[in-house]
This record gives sequence, C-alpha cells and structure tokens, in this order.
Amino acid sequence: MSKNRILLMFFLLFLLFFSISISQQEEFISYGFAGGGSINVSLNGVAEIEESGILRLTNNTGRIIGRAFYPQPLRFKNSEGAGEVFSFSTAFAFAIVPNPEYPTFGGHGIAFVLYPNREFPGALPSQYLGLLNSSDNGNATDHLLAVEFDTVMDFEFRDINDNHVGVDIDSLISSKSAAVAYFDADSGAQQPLNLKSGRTIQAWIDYDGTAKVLNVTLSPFSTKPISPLLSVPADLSQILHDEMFVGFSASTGLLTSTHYLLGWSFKMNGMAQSLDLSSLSTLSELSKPKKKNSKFTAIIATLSTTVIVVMAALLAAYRFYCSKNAELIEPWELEQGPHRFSYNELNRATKGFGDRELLGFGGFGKVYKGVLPSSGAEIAVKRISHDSRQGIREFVAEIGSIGRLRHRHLVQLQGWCRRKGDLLLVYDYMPNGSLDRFLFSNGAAPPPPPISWVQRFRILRGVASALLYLHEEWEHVVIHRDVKASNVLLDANLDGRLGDFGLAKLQEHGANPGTTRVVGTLGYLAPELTRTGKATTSTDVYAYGALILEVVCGRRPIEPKAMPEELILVDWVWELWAQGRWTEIVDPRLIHDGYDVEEAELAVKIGLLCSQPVAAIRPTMREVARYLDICNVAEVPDVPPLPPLFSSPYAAAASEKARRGETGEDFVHSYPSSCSDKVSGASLATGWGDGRRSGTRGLLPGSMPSTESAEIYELNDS
Ligand SMILES: *[C@@H]1O[C@H](CO)[C@@H](O)[C@H](O)[C@H]1NC(C)=O
Ligand SMILES: *[C@@H]1O[C@H](CO)[C@@H](O)[C@H](O)[C@H]1NC(C)=O
Ligand SMILES: *[C@@H]1O[C@H](CO)[C@@H](O)[C@H](O)[C@H]1NC(C)=O
Ligand SMILES: *[C@@H]1O[C@H](CO)[C@@H](O)[C@H](O)[C@H]1NC(C)=O
Ligand SMILES: *[C@@H]1O[C@H](CO)[C@@H](O)[C@H](O)[C@H]1NC(C)=O
Ligand SMILES: CC(=O)N[C@H]1CO[C@H](CO)[C@@H](O)[C@@H]1O
Repeated sequence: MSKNRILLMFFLLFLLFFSISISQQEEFISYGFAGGGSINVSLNGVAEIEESGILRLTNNTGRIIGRAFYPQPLRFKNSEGAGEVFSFSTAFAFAIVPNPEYPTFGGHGIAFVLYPNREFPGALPSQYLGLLNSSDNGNATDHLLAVEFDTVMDFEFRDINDNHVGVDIDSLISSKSAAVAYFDADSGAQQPLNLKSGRTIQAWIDYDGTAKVLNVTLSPFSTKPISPLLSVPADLSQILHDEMFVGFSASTGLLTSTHYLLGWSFKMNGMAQSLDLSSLSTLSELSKPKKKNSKFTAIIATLSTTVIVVMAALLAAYRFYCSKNAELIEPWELEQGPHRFSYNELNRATKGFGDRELLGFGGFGKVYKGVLPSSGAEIAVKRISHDSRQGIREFVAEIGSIGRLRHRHLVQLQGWCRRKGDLLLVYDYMPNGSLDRFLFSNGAAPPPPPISWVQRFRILRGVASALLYLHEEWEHVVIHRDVKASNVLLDANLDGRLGDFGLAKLQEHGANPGTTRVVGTLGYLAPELTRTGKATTSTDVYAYGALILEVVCGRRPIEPKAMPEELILVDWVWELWAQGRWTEIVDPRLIHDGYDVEEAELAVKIGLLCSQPVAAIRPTMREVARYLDICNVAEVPDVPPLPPLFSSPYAAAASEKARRGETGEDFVHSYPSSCSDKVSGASLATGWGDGRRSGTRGLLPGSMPSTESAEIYELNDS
C-alpha cells in the first residue's frame, strides 16, 4: 500500500517537474528550469534554480541582484537588410513574495530585459533593478529595453505607485507605465492585481515590428486577456542591436522580496505560447498542505511536535542565556515598514559603539560610523536615548512612513532598532560630513575646507527640492522642523542632503500634557513658532531662509562675537540690502575666490523673503524652488522694508542686550530668562550648550559631525 503511494508520489512529482522545450533559437517554451526538456538559462548574481525547477532570482537579502538569461544571443534584426526589428513575443510566469516580516512592502522588482550583454558591469540593485546605475541611466548608448514589474514607488524615477508595470528604454524612468491590473476574460472589466501578493502572475510582452508597438498584458490566469494593459508605440530599430540577449533581472534594496520565475516561453516572428499555470510547480512557501496518508501524517505530527518542543526548550535556554542582551520586541514594533536591524548586527557594525567609531554628538544623541557585516555597506547609526517610552513608540509608528520617503536630496533612512530606552536609526553614510563644517571656522580648529559658490548654490537648490518634496510632493505633508546647516549633509560629490527629518518631532511626542515644546534651533525659529509652538511649512521656509543667508555669508544666524549691529544675521542683511550694500555681507572666502554676483543676489533676496516675520507672506517652497530654477532676480518679488527689531522676538532682546554692552556669550546664556516675560514662563529644557564646541568635540578628521546640540526650548502654554 505505502509502496504504491510512494510510487504515485514520484510519478506526480515527475509530472510536476516535467518540462517541455523546443530549443530552437526562434522559439522555446519551458515549464521550470531544471530537468529534461527545460531550457538552459545562464545565471548571474544570486539567482539559483531550486530543486523544483523554479528559478529564484533573489531571496530576502538586502541589496542583491539576480539575473537569468537565455544563454545564446537572439537575432532581432538584420542591419544589412531593412534594419527593421522583427516582431517578437514572450510569455512568462513569475511570483513576488515579500519579506514575511513586512508583508505589505515589496523590494524592489523584476524586469524582462533585452540587452547587448549578459553582464551588466556597474549596475546597481534597489531601484536600478540590476540594470543600470546613476551615471548611465538615460544614456542612449545603453541599448536597453526592459519591462519592469516594480513594487516600490521611486520618486527619482517618477514611479506612479508601488505596484506598476513600465516600459523602460535606456532609462529607468519609464516611457509609459500603468498600475498593475488585468482585463477579465468574460466581462472585459479591468481588475486590480497585486504584484506582491505571492501569487503566480503571467505576463505577455508582444512587439509588432511593422506597427512598431509594444504591448504588455498581465493576468493571474493561463489565458491571455484580449486587451493589453500597456500599448506603447516604440521604434526599437535604434535601441536593439542585431543580436541581443534576452532574460530577466531582479533586485532587492532595503526592502526585500523573493522573486521567482516559474516558466517562460518565447517566439520570434509569431505569438509565444501562453503558459498553462496549473502545469507549473507551485511555490513551496505558499503551497497548502496536501491530504496525506493518516499514518504518514501521524509520523509527521509526532516528529514536528518533538521538534517544536525541542526548539522551544532551546529558545527558552537561549533567551535565558542572553537575557542581558535581549531585545524585547513588542507587538507594535513588528508592524513598521523599514528594515528593523537587530541590535547585535548594529553592535557589530559599529564595533560595539566604540569611541573610535563616534562621528559626533548633539542634542539628539550620538552618531557612530558603521560597516554592515552582511553587505559591507557604510552606515551612520544615530543612537538616541529617550526617557519617554511613549515618545519612542509614537516615533516608531512614524518610521514606517518616514522610511518610505525617498529623494535624492534626503539622507536615506535605512532602518532602525530599539533597545530598551534607546532608539537606533540607521542612515546612509555621508563621507563629507555636514555643511556647517565647510562654512564656519570653529575657533582654534583648522580653517574650514574650501567650498565654491557653484557648490554652495547647488546645495541650496538641492535642499530646496528636498523641502518641496517633504511639503508638497509626498503623500503626506512632512514638516522638517530643524532645517539648519548642521543638518545638511554632503555626499561624496558634495551634493547636499537634508538629514534628521521627523526627528525633531520625537521630542514633542514626549512632551508633558499642558506644555508645548518648541523644537528647533535658535536663529532658525520663526517668530510665530516661539509664540504658538506650532510648526508649519512656513516655519520650515523661515529656517531655510536662515540657511541661505548662512551659506552666502559664511556665518551663523546669531554670532555672539560679532559687532552689536551684526549680531542677528537677518537684521544685518536686511539693513544692508535696503541700502543696496548687500555684497558687503558675502563670505570673504567667496569674495576672494570669486562668485556669481547675480546668483548670490538672487539667493540673498530669496533668503530675506523667507525670513519675513509674517508667515503668510513668506513664499512657499514651490515658489522658492521656482525662483532658484529660473535664476532671474527680476522675477522674484521685491523684499519689503522691515521695521528694525521686529524680525524675531529674541532679536529685540538681543539688540537690547547688545546695546547695553553685554557680551555675546552672556547673551546666549542669559537669553531664556531675559525673555521669560515675553514668552510666558519660558524655561530652558536643554541649554544652548555652545553647539560649536560640543558639536565638534570627539570628531574624527573627515568624519560626519553631529547635529550639533539641538536646542530645545520648552514653553508653558498658558
Ligand atoms: C543544457 O546544458 C547541458 C550541459 O551543458 C547539456 O547537456 C544540455 O544538452 C543542454 N540542454 C539544452 C536544451 O541546450
Ligand atoms: C540568499 O542567498 C545568498 C546567496 O545565495 C545567501 O548567502 C543568503 O544567506 C540567502 N539569504 C537568505 C535570507 O536566505
Ligand atoms: C555605471 O555603469 C557603467 C557601465 O554601463 C560603468 O562603466 C560605470 O563604471 C558604472 N558607474 C558606476 C558609478 O558604477
Ligand atoms: C553616455 O555614455 C557615453 C559612453 O558610455 C559617454 O561618453 C557619454 O558622455 C554619455 N552621455 C551622457 C549624456 O551622459
Ligand atoms: C497591441 O494592442 C493593440 C491595442 O489593443 C492591438 O490593436 C494590437 O494588435 C496589439 N499588438 C500586438 C502585437 O499584440
Ligand atoms: C572637500 C572634501 O572634503 N571632499 C571630500 C568629499 O568626499 C570624497 C569621498 O570621500 C573625498 O574624496 C573628497 O576629498
């Protein structure tokens, strides 16, 4: 009896893995990729063929690439003849299974590819899908045709959503894309389809060489719907070489999915056969338990119970053994989006958070440099201690959305980890540190490294585009709350990236009821913010204005050591602007090295408009970005005259103090109490703490400085 069953099982397995292929160059069909009859594919990267014959392009490891190509190139046109591309057609079955830890997020996608080579030197994973990199993306010398099935919405490539199919010609910015859907065979109605459902999906790609139209059709079934999802006019004669390799590429990023290819059919000059999905192997991860012999089941049950008991015992022992290092993961932590690193991983990456790895520290916590043991990637880990668990919890609830923010000028949050009262945030490492290091000299420290006007202006534009993205272009409005030079980090090309977005809010989450914390840094706080405590997009615009003036003048918004009339940068610039003498405030280093006077004038003008005390008349980030793009001073509205001593609540106090001849340092330390009658019952939560010193102490040469002590003021809301 049982012998028969075993034979039957083998027979069924054989049927399951049975693949047919007609291995002519012009046509093939392959059910699975192992065993008799299936085609040979050449694998690249982490791609592997599983025992079942299913081709696994990637697994759940971050930032990997897997590719599989038909081993020989195929002829797609004859340059000697008409030079027209032949019609071709393909059908394939694939499945995307997201990381079980984050089942609603995919990472990143799979693409059907025609390319002159099987190798892709320098190609990147993540949003590049293992096809291109930032320098060759969009270059007509690529000769790349790809149809992407993408599960991440990448802002840079103008993706429409996190579940789309797109036709990519030499560029990952799709020439046309559509939300994934299929047309029901009976009703013809469009049905939504989720790429990352783990379900086997069939895709058909057909190119008509005469009409020069590329169609893409999808369905979760074996029969091809009548209507394509995408129909793109495309003359491929300049894109394709005579001979091209044809295959698939998939990649993961911070978020991961396992990408599978289950079957593939292809035909030149004709219609490829559709795949019968029921003849494909099923994914073991998803297959449901089948009915089994009761004896067999009993054995399995006994075995698994034993295994579970032993595992549980081992687990308990392990827990007990390392209870000191235990990370207690609470249910709310499991729901969050970006990668949750284990504490041990980060501990190893930063060599135990050793002092040698310390990049800097500030109000939010210490920043360490690290190297991820798994990938060798350089990271910066910010370790924040927070006494309020509630605050961390609410902040972590937002990591899910913050982690999905993606912009070329934002420092990417890679992931996070919580351990007791410590929150660890993992960011991309920025080799050139923060902008303030290039702008200000820190007393006895060596003079700041040179930074040209061209670089400064590019950084200002970059930060403006990042703020515009946060304010208007993302799904929610994100207010940064702490825009300042030390939060602008510079990548290897000295391009500016805004860091620490959302972090300032952490401080608010921990606030006691009845008090409002004003979070931000003195000199960048809009006047209404100190009164109402309410951060808005206009308060970010105000801080951006202060940043512009810093970049042009090469000094801090409040310079205690300056002459009294120069103490508050905004007021001083405003006065000189009104007198037509603004060039006098330009950073002497720029004057020495030369700068574009018109651009600088534009920057100062925008800086002043952003610094207007009345929030309602400040420009929006969209307007600021437009002014910077047009780069024509005449297009920017005029700066209104400003009553002196009005620009900020502390300006009056500051000038008053300065007039009385008190020193700048004194002013800084005594400011909060002297203002306590102005802003009711103001008390200093964490002092000014002379950020210039605390921010640089312990810095390694060439390392990333901290956000210098984030100055936090707490006001009683009365
Ligand atoms: C696949 O490769 C193997 C070993 O290189 C070879 O024996 C076999 O004939 C090939 N199959 C096809 C269909 O090309
Ligand atoms: C993924 O595959 C790579 C290489 O095949 C392997 O080193 C790694 O352990 C795998 N990761 C997972 C999560 O299975
Ligand atoms: C980008 O890819 C090209 C090949 O297409 C390669 O030559 C170049 O070195 C790559 N660039 C980077 C930065 O990896
Ligand atoms: C495209 O690539 C070629 C060679 O790889 C290079 O010479 C050319 O400058 C690139 N063009 C653009 C616009 O980047
Ligand atoms: C592509 O789709 C269009 C519109 O449905 C259809 O008319 C055309 O025949 C299709 N071409 C191919 C090659 O499937
Ligand atoms: C001015 C400066 O420090 N530039 C550095 C930025 O980072 C790159 C890569 O680490 C260095 O090569 C530059 O020297």
